[in-house]
Amino acid sequence: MNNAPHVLLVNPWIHDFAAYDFWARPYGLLSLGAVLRDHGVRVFFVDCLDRRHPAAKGGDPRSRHGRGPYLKTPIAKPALLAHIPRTYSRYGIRPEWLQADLAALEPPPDLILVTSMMTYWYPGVFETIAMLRRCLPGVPLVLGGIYARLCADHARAFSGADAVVTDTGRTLWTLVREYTGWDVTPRYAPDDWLAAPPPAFDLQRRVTYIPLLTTRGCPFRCAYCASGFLEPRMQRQPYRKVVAQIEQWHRQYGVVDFAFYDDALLVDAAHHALPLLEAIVRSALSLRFHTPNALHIRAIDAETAALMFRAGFHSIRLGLETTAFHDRADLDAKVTEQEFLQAVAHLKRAGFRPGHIGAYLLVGLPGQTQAAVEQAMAVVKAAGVVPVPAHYTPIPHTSLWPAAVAASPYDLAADPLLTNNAIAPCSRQGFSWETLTRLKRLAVPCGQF
Ligand code: B12
Repeated sequence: MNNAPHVLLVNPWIHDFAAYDFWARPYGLLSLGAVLRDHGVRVFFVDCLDRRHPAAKGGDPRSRHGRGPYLKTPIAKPALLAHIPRTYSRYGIRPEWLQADLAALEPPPDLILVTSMMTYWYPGVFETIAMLRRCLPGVPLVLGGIYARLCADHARAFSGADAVVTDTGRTLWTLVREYTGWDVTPRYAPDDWLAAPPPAFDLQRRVTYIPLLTTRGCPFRCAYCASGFLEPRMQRQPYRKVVAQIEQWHRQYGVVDFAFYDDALLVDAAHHALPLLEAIVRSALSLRFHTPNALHIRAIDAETAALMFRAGFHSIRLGLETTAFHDRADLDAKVTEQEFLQAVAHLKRAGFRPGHIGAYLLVGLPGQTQAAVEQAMAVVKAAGVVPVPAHYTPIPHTSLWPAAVAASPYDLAADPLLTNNAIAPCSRQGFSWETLTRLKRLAVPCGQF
């Protein structure tokens, strides 16, 4: 074991017109970190999105229950986005801080694993990789994560990584063997999520909130969502294990804010969410739970809503997506108007205040009119809930992708940059300040609740 390699995990910068930390942590990368560490590998973590970097001074005064703004530095726009009249920025720590952090790594790593998230954030990934190459020349570097999986050919052609991995970590030990020569007899498969330890969030400088993933996959196949491609099968963590993890993060690190990353937390609630919530209530801990990835509306009945309230759910987001209830069959199969209103009524009766409930509304779908969006916002507001616009990003490998490509004035397939939702990629008029301002006025910005 003592010749075990040193592996560096890197959460890269984001380049975008806007980005905000809505409880966003590199869950997958830190899961692989936990597996490596569990087998004796020494693991370092460098987080380009660290909001509490010591060089930043002054801490993180704008933190709101864990979420908050990243440090941002305006940078030149990529040529393809030059016509968008908005400031483009690098979100995350200053390059010189990253340089200093990499120089301080002792001993230097034998292998670097870089993760990736949004497809159109790839310039931030590439800039991070270029910096890693300069500071740690000769160290093999592997890229994985969501962009790598959704745009594998693009990543292979342009990222500068030695290898681009498109699986969920299954080939981790092969990579370690190939690049470091170190062999191990694994006790479980690296992507055996049920056997592996929880993600190594303790590698962060400070643990201020914890993302929870209690189920993987989603039984629905919504046309705009890549979940079915990324996680084709449904799996669940035993609820007792989830509660034990929550208790441990709370006791050891004082964490009170937990954000659910599940795509389908409430599906088949009787066998998962309800016992989980009951166990959280029994633990009698004073915690706050957030659902930034949205909940399925149909699953919220009186019992579930009451348990959510008693367990400490704090900011609720509902996956409404559209109120064109009659012609949504080709989009998703999630909800009717009646079900939406009923779910909201259950939540309010359980004790949630309207300002704590938000409904995501997809904006910028192919063929969607401005009037449909405004009508959706009106329905949501009339129900006493905060409309939260979720600007549509076309995603390869989803069933809506061909329609998005056809509707867009851009050549979406040519470059993932063009799928950035900030440029309204499927609107014939393209980006418009006027539209954006009108929508902002109609909705309460996400940051306010
Ligand atoms: C949780 C989540 C979020 C969280 C943040 C998560 C984060 N880590 O930052 C929140 C709720 C904040 C969020 C927000 C958004 N999200 Co989101 N999100 C997800 C979700 C549901 C899960 C991601 C996740 O953590 N998975 C769990 C871990 C285990 O998986 P993983 O990170 O992929 O890692 C595994 C592998 O990839 C691999 N791996 C990872 N890194 C590496 C590295 C190496 C070297 C190797 C070998 C392997 C490897 O191994 C890991 C273990 O299995 C996905 C859908 C999905 N099912 O994946 C959408 C998804 C990524 N989000 C999406 C979208 C659109 C958004 C929003 C833009 C929504 C909106 N319109 O507002 C926002 C924008 C975020 C922002 N900050 O501005 C899209 C991506 C679109 C795109 N173009 O890329 C997805 C795919 C959902 C969809 N609609 O299809 N999101």
